[in-house]
Amino acid sequence: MLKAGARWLTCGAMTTRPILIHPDPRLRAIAKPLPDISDEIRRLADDMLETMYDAPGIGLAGPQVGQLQRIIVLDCAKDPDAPQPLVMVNPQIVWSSDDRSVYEEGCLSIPDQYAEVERPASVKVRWLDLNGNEQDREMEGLWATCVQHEIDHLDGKLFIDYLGPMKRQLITRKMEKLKRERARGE
Ligand code: K1U
Ligand code: ZN
Repeated sequence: MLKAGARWLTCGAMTTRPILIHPDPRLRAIAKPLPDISDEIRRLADDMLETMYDAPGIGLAGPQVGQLQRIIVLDCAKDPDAPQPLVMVNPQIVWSSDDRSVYEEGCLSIPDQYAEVERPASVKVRWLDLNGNEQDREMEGLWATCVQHEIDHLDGKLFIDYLGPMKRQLITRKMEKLKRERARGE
């Protein structure tokens, strides 16, 4: 991916990929670490960014597009004129703050459902970029919330797992109904 002014250009054709909807066993699997960065992974990253911006969303994890690999994308800038896309391969939280923050989270795999989730307010994340270089960054605010949400996806965890069993079951039933309706083309 290349930056030209405020726009991001890609070298190949980017395509959106279908986003899996909960409940789906692939959203509950532990994603595998990537041993190296290949052109195929760069293409997947481009497609994931395209899928995230198109949804629209501020993050996306490999398992949400059926790829059980440890790759996430995020852009919490929420500014189409100044995008700040981040691609993280094999991301790891290497430090979390003791202070916590509450954010009303959503999930592209659980459409139109939102709930407050409490997480560490700041985290330090280590990952590989698409050139295979190790990166470290301390994140706070929405970036910290989003990166934790996306890394949870790599471990088969969804934001509804932080809720009580009644709320979680209610949301799961709504998603089962949504999937039945979509399958019927409604
Ligand atoms: O991982 C995902 O399912 C994406 C999810 C990320 C996320 C949102 C909120 C808190 C933590 C993590 C989303 O992007 S849901 C959609 C969303 O938040 C949004 C959509 C359009 C504009 C701004 C935000
Ligand atoms: Zn999600």
